[in-house]
Amino acid sequence: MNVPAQLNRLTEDYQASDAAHHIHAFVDQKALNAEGPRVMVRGEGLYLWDSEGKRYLDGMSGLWCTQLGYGRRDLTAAAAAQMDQLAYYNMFFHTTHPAVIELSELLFSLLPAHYSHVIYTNSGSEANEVLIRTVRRYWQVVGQPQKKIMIGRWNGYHGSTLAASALGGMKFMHEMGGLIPDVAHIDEPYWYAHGGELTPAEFGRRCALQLEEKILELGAENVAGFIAEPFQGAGGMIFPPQSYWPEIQRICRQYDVLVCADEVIGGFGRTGEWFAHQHFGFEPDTLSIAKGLTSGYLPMGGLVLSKRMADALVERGGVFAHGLTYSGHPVAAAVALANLKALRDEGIVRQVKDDTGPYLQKILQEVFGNHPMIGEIQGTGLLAALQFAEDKATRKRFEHENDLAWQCRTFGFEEGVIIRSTLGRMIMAPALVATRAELDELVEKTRIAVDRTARIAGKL
Ligand code: PXG
Repeated sequence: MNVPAQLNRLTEDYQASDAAHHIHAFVDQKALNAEGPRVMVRGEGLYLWDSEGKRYLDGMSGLWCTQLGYGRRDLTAAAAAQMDQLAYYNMFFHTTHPAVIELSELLFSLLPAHYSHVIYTNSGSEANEVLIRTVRRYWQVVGQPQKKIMIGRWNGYHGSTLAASALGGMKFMHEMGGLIPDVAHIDEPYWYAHGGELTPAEFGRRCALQLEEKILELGAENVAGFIAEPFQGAGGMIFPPQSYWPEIQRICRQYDVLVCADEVIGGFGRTGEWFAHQHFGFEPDTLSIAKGLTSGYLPMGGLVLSKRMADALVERGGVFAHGLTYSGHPVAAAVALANLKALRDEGIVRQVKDDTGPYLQKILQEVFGNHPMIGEIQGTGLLAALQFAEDKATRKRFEHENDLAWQCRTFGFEEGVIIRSTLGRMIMAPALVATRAELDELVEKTRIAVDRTARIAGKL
């Protein structure tokens, strides 16, 4: 069988061809070509191997997505069986198929009862593209067509396509031509960086009240929805203060603005709850999902709708003018079904909540609680961020925190662990099947990388 990773070509050979053909994500391509990317060839459990035979503990579950880890034969078997049975069909032409139906039955058995419908996509970005049109359509159907504006947050991330990047608040993405009309932004609830003299609770309320101010500025009659990640992922794994979400929920209800939770990272057990909004205790109208839905084995995302929205769209909406060739793709659906069954039947989400999640948080506190480089540890479940601080007492951050974090990530690779850096934060989000021993290894290798960084920064 011609499996590309088993061809054993030389690393330099792969790198030269890669440089000749690819524009990679979020890097200076010329610099990457000079350095040469690592070539990953195999994965098993939490571990990856590159073309030089070096092994890495993947502390980021790929890109926050491989909930079950690599090499799960039940998922590959589900894909193969579905390919043999019905490799492709669609949900156009008045048709449907068993794989997508069984997936949805299981998905809604895991979700709170007030959600009823889903529109499948291939990715999280697409889920948020669909979100904008669906939310606007909903307001048209219920007689308020002028409600069109979506409010997002600075430093939020909702994907890389045009509308998704506009909803997000990464200015450098907007500058690359990523803006659309009828989108506004409010500040992020990042207390460590922006809280000043306020307590976290005061700051959380202050950030939420910005939403009210923005709604009043734009006119509540024009605002369709507020989109946010329950906790920011790509922006730095930032938890809002506890006062934030209840206040946001109150404001959205008061002004009849839909709460759109982007669960692309938070969904499917990451926090120890099935969905992150359950951890933070609020009730969104829509959920954008992707990543952990299939454990990343195949691309699949979706937009989950509350029963209230779905009832309006189905009963009064007429033709819903939207459709993707691969919505509800049978093979992706079969893999998602096997993945959700495993997460449920092997008690993996429960294990994150009751055992491995608290264990990771405990050992992080033990190792980094008094570390001279670390000002704050945030996290829950199998999710954590370490905030670099130059002066812990005043929450002063390093001037070149981004460079330090990048360096720390490189040290991690050298030590055989993959952790993510964003501004001055080091992030980990290992596969949900991680054992205590694997979490020990993750934290120990991260400690070595952080210590090496602290030496450069003059903190050790
Ligand atoms: N919403 C959220 C909250 C995300 O984190 C998307 C939407 C877009 O999903 P797709 O499937 O279109 O990529 C994301 C994606 C990182 C990183 O390094 C995060 C994402 C993607 C790539 C890298 O943190 N999140």
